[in-house]
Amino acid sequence: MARFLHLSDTHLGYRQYMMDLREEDFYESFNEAIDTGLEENVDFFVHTGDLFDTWSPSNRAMNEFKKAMIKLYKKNKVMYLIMGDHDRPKRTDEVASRIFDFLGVKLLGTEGLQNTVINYGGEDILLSGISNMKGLRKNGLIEQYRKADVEARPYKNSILMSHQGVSPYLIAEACEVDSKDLPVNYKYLAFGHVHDSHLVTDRYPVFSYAGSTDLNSTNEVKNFVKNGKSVNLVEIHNGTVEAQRIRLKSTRYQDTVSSDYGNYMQDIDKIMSRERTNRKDPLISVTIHGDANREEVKMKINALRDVIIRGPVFEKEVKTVEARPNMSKLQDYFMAYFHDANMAILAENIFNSIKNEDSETSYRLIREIMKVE
Ligand SMILES: [Mn+2]
Repeated sequence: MARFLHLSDTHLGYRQYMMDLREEDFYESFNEAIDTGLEENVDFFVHTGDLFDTWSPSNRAMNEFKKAMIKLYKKNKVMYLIMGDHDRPKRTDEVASRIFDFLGVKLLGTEGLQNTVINYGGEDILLSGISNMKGLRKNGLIEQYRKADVEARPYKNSILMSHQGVSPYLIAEACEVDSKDLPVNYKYLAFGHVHDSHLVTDRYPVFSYAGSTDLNSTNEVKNFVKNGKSVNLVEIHNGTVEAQRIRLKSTRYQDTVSSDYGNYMQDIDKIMSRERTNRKDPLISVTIHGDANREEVKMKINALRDVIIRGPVFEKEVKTVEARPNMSKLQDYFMAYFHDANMAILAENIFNSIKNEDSETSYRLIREIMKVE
């Protein structure tokens, strides 16, 4: 029998809302995940990508990772890893996590499917890894999955690690594959990319998005409030898999308030009185609809203690912009600003490439418009 911890999307170094304390939060929830695995005395760790928030992480983020990997190294535990979309270097550069190979960090599948047979507790396990495939690489993905499926057939115990958007766990436009395209011969499909956790145990193979260890955006609030953040403890033995979620306690409580002027304080109070898994001040993003005495709202919110309030956003402002005709697309806003279709298209392209951290494309677009080589 072998046991391992599946974690994902730890985004070390992410400094949400430009707050130092949010950067600390990400280190803490990551460390709790690592300590959970050590306390459970798992045989090995599986991380399914977006280890760091960017492919070129800060020294601090790398040092936090190093400290955790030293703990694993001392206990003789290996971490198997694939790259997420945030980890893949945009230029010809080394992958940040590979610097820590001397501590037993094993990066798999950077150029496509990679297989390795590991042995724990007397059981052979086929471990296949394929790092995130997007852009041009995306076209080869289903073919790689088919190849993987053939490889897995003769093995009793097998795990596939992959970092992709799978429909229906994300909206179809954001997915590279449909769940029917996933390999069927593996025993456990360890996935990363979707930050809400999903664990499907009533079908074969067992499928899971371990989910992120902390919230990267308010989109994750709904699932977080219901289920919390978690890692998976997985047991694989003689061709059967048992997986369970272990909830993390250190993740800072986050919630959203979307109320009118008459109710927002009550709604904030309600959230603050809720039971939490740690003593960190909760972080609440506040939106207030309709007419409001803004000065009074800001005063009341500033007077609150033991809570971090983000906002308030006064929804009325946003509505008046949205209500304008033909302002439904980002492009319309650029057009309204530049009054020039070419500039608007360029601005949107640059915006999108920067958003995807693809600065190479941004520079290329700017060079083209400026007509410089
Ligand atoms: Mn991620």
